[in-house]
Amino acid sequence: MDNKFKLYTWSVSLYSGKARAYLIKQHIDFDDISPADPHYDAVIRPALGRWIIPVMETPEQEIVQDGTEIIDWFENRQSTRLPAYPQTPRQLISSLIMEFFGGEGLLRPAMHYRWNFDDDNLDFILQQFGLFALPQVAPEERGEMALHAAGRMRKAAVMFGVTPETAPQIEAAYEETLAELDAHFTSQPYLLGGAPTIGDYGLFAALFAHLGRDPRPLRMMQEKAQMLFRWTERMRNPSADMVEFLGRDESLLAQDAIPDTLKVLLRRVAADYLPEVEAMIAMSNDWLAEHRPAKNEMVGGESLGRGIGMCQFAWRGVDINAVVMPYRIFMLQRIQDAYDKLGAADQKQVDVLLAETGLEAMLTARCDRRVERQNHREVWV
Ligand SMILES: N[C@@H](CCC(=O)N[C@@H](CS)C(=O)NCC(=O)O)C(=O)O
Repeated sequence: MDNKFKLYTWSVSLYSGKARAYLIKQHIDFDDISPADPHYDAVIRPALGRWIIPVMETPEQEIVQDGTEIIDWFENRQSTRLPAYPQTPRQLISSLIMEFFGGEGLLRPAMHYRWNFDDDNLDFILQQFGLFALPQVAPEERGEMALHAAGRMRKAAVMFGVTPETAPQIEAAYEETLAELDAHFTSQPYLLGGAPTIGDYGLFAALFAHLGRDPRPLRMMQEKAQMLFRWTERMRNPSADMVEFLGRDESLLAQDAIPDTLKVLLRRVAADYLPEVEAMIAMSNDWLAEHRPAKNEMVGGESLGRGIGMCQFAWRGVDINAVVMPYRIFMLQRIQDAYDKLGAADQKQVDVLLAETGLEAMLTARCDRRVERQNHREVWV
């Protein structure tokens, strides 16, 4: 029997990077496999009911879909070398917030810098999409498929609120964020010290496949944020890779410390992502009051759609229209559930941190119904 875990991924896929970095850091024996492998169509896709990556298949043939669920599959078995979830309250909540921001809040710059710089990026992207999707087809015949996929993703970028009107602010915000991330990784190897946690894996989603790998944003990162660039290398290395941090060991900062540079990043989440989170929850609650989905009804139903509509919010002087995806409610709940499980004294510590960083609404913006994952899909419960 093959004892390896199989990870169905592409290097160009944002959420694949999150799961892959985790497996690398935990020293899990795994192989990356293209979803073009016949096994994906024969076994994986029918089990999921749709085409999506990343997907992990365990040596016992259990199928796990979703970057977070892949991580939790190991975490729930307590079989990990470096636990992804910090044990102390402020570090746990901060890390979960950064996970949410990295996978969802940074999607606008990720999509913008991938799809709106054709002179720099397009040849590379089309070649890479074709290569990973159709490795069995001759390179010169892959172009059409790659163009089709590119067309779909360009439309998706607009759904996330990337338009000619919003682009200047997306760029300004990302440049500020790059500088803040760079400052953090100049003083710390990972978000919370000497080991990666869930926030590092979440951030790595947007900051690798798109922003740390496509030609235009990669060059930007190499020119403007070298220590952030180093972190993207570190996150792909099975070693701790902290050569520039002499004497550091693989442990988190003591006493539930939150470095000032991380507080700056939390304020960034408050300024740049919280307005969307609040608009998304308000829209979802209105939608729920109107549509009243049955208990355990699949989000998107048979159409397999991931969004339930659009929300509007003001952001840095522009109006943004963005798709509302209940998956994000699921991710927000993770933060709120972790907070709800804390004792009163620990909650107080977190309250102080969130007040200091302007993030109180991350706990108070609550959806009237929970979103859970069942059979690889989001459902309303
Ligand atoms: N929340 C999911 C999102 C996965 C996801 O959106 N994957 C993209 C590639 S990065 C995909 O498979 N998209 C398929 C499609 O849009 O049809 C996860 O973390 O696994």
